[in-house]
Amino acid sequence: MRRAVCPGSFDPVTNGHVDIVSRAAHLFDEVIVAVGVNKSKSRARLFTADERMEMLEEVCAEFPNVRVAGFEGLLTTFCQQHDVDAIVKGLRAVTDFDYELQMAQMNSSLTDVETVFVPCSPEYSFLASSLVKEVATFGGDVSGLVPPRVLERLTARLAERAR
Ligand code: COD
Repeated sequence: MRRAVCPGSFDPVTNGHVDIVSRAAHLFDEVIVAVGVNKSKSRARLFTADERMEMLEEVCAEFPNVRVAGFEGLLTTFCQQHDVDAIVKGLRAVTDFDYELQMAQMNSSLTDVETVFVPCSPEYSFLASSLVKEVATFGGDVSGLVPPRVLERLTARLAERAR
């Protein structure tokens, strides 16, 4: 059984994330989507950890070998605790590569977990949760960038915040 983890903040999950998770699900027997629950960053988030996990559970329900979990602290500790063989990361551009390579090398120096880089699909190469939030905040159309249920929750949360 080969088990992979797709880690991230997922604030909120985008179609780019879903693309990487679905491709990891084809490559590995089991995939854990691991949501970083870093308390020092929680005030900067639009969605709570529970909300981010709920949205991922809804979105990932179509993949039978994918489950969602939260993690706090080091990703490598989570990998050891869950017997993970590989960390799967999507790469959008060379700017991602610089940062992701550094994290992959640090993670492999901490444990023997491998990082597998999956090139992002061209239609999602500009997509990031932070940009989705910014565009939606100013009334831009992000309906093609996030799953429909995430769009509903995003619209509702931004309306609450604007009140
Ligand atoms: N297309 C393809 N892949 C994408 C796209 C896209 N459009 N957008 C994002 N991704 C992929 C990337 O692989 C990215 O790494 C991942 O999805 C998650 O993206 P985000 O933005 O939701 O999450 P990040 O980058 O903020 O998550 C960072 C982690 C939580 C993974 C990282 O900070 C971490 O591992 N933290 C735990 C603490 C730790 O172990 N620190 C030491 C690290 S060496």
